[in-house]
Amino acid sequence: MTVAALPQTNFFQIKKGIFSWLFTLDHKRIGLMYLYSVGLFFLVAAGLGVAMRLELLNPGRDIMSPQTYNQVFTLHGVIMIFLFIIPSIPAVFGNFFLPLMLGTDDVAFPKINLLSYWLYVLGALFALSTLMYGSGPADTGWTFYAPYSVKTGTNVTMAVLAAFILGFSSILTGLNFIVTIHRLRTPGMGFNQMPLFAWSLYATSWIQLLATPVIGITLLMIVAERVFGIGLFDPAIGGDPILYQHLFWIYSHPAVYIMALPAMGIVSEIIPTFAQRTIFGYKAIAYSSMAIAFVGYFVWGHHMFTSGMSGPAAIIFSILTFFVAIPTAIKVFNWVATLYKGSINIQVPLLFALAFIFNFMIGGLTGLVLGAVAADIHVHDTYFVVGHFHYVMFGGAGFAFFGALHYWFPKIWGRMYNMRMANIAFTILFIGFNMLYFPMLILGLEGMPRRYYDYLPEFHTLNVVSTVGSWVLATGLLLMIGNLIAGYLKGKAASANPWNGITLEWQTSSPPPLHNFDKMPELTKGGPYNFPNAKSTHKK
Ligand code: HEM
Ligand SMILES: [Cu+2]
Repeated sequence: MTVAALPQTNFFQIKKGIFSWLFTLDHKRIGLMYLYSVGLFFLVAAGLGVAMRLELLNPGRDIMSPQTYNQVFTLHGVIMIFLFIIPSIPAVFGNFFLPLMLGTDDVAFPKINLLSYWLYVLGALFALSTLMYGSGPADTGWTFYAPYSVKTGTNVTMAVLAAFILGFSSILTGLNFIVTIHRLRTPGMGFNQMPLFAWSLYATSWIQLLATPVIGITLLMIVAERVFGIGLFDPAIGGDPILYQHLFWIYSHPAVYIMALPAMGIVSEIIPTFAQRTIFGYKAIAYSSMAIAFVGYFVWGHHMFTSGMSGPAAIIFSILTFFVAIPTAIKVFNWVATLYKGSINIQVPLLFALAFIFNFMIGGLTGLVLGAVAADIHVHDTYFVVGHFHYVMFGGAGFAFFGALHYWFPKIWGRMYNMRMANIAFTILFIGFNMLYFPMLILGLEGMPRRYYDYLPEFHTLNVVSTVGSWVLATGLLLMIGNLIAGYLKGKAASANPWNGITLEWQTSSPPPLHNFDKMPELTKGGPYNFPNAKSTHKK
């Protein structure tokens, strides 16, 4: 089938021209604009990452000066966190699929949705403007720790204002999703009939709404300190740098769940579809998202064990941190139980979901090492931390993002990518990823500090492995993206439901019509994942 033979009323074809995109109120088009934007920033920041790995190929200077290295890792971190991973799954797939999965025609506030996209663009322009003038992008690290961030001559003010604006974008998306979930579920869909991806967005949205204002205020305090010198964080004028760390992590730890929870939601969609099986422990998975979101507010101090905090405070933060492992493990248990005795169809979206579980386990377990006070003091600010958070954010959330892209690709574009190539790209990506980051965990344990352009010769071998890993990973990424673009341009037409999925987005045509459903979608009886022809059930 050619494009001309596709239904003429799908959301791509109904209006043409650039302005019909830039000012669209359609949640699907807004989701796609986010996709192209976050995708672009991911590539830019990945390029910076590969450049850093090139610098670290050998001890001593390879390709950049120490100061440039500081600016590059800051820009890499800021882009990856604020412009890629925080918006990624909610703003792209949440926007596109939440209304479809709830059986409704749009989010609650389409105009606010468009506004949050444009705030994202404005924030991105602020961030990029730091490249253009003065002494260039901030060199503080993405954490903007005071008092250095108050003193450095680099463009910290613009960078924190960028993060401030991006925070508004995130808050508005969260607000929109909460109201959409409360008010716009299709008749008959109670909270416990919602797909688990919707549940994960619900938990995430509350974090976006309640935690993001804290970082907003904190970043404005940095600006006030830099511009007016009012003495909030700088001890030289009566401030307290530790106060900054508290305020920063009160947001930034919950922000980790803004990255992780939607990813877990994606995995909870992919696994039942490719096992053709009712999800095991639906409520446990749904409510554990809420539990993670809640407990996540009380653990921020684990980033500050070496800041001189009191013993009792450190112990309490440590114990609370271990609590996060419980709801997380509940999810992993339920995913595995869903696969057990299912009729498993190993396709590339499932491979990404399994890779998520594998990588996220390494990320989570190394997180427990960091959460244990004594161990953390040994590895704080070493490459162990860099390995840990890339396993969580990239190996976890990033892989889930790619999984979602492969899972919903046929629904979004009505075409299919080359499966064989997708498997090859996945394999290279997975190998490259682990080659790049696993050595960092060992290097950290051996004492190699992070955020330096140089290292002692004894660390050479593992750094070479890691840098070669970054080339393997980059190859996998380029193959994956090339394959998806080829699928978009000339892939075979996809049916409405190529994976035999059961949530409501599979009941409409691919691509969906402007208003999502030509006829009311039908809810499955007995819960959202009740596969009628499942080969086996959980009860024996
Ligand atoms: C091509 C893939 C990537 C490569 C090669 C890469 C490499 C690196 C390197 C070498 C560092 C600096 C370590 C140091 O000197 O302390 C770093 C830092 C960082 N990366 Fe990545 N990375 C990649 C992807 C990602 C992704 C996908 C994310 C997030 C989703 C991410 C988030 C971060 C953050 C937050 C930092 C810390 C920046 C800071 O210290 O302020 N990276 N990365
Ligand atoms: Cu944390």
